[in-house]
Amino acid sequence: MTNFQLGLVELRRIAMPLVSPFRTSFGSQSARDILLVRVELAAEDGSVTEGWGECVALSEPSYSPEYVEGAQHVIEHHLLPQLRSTGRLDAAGVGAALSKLHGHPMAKAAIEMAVLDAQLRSTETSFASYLGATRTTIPSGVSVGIHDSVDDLLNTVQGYVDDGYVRIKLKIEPGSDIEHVAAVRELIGPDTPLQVDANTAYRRTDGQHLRQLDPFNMLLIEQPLPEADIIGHALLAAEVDTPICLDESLVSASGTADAIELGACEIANIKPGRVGGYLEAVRIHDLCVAKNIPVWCGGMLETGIGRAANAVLAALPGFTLPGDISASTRFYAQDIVIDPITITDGHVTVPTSPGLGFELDKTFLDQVTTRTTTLR
Ligand code: OSB
Ligand code: MG
Repeated sequence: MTNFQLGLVELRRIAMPLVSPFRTSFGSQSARDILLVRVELAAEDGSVTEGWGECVALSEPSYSPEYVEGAQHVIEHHLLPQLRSTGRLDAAGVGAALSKLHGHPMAKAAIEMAVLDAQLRSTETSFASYLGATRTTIPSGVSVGIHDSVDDLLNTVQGYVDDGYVRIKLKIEPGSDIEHVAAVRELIGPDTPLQVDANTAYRRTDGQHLRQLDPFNMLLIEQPLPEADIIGHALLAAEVDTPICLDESLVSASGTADAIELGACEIANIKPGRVGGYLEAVRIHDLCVAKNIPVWCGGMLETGIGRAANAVLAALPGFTLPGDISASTRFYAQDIVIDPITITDGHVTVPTSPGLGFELDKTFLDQVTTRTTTLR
């Protein structure tokens, strides 16, 4: 279906305050500076449909090498010119068209996402039917930032339990780990699904330290070691009973296959932005299903655009663990969509409208827009 012509592209930056600061081992965020990509696609009959993508790059290269200003630059000066030079296209062709340019998966993903949204809207197809989603609701997990005080942490966690979240993920770092997990496990009881995310804060020599998490019946330890240390994760997986899950380390399907082969990845966190887009995310899902590796969908503090698309992805059958797909209100007082993600009985309804599954609140979007760049 390579029958669309890419027309105007708009790069929008929006400023979105967070309802409370979100602290991880790599830093604290109190607002997001987000890059949105709007594309206009012309079908063969000449009709033009717009589509939107959300770039998950943060303001600084602290989670991954990409950052929002760099993503905007590479899209404007390298990725879009390359894509335009390839002629007619569809979403499935975007990745291949951009593959000769190295890296920048989050920037590439945002473009593919916008093209996909436009293509689906143009053909009145839902993302759920395009992907073959098998569920109508998905369980919702919440990611809880690092708190200085254990009492404050317990208050926050209790609030999320009251909201109905079915799985708690605690951000950890050396000094805010074993004691925090023990207190939360005590609070939520032995059976509520609980996991931790270190965002690369530990080293290979921390195996004996992390073994202290084993008694707490944790689902997984996410990304304990630096992203390039695949062998270290394999060594840790042999030393610690709690399953090791990779996030930052997984940037492609082939790299994920290698990590699994080496015993470094017992569970996979799939984030479409980190791996270059939703279509590569599906390839990783398929690979993990074939290898019997449980997967779940991660989050990057997305607005209603990315949150809707993530909810659809997480409705594929291999997503057997709850993802970081919380209600929009977990992070934002007001969303840029008119149909923000909510949770009911701990679950999110998988969107089924044409396109990725959201409708923009254009008035609010304009209010939070800080910069618009139009590229022809
Ligand atoms: O490591 O999963 C992560 C947010 C920003 C960057 C990295 C991560 C996170 C989260 C939040 O944990 C997930 C969410 O969007 O709910
Ligand atoms: Mg993570």
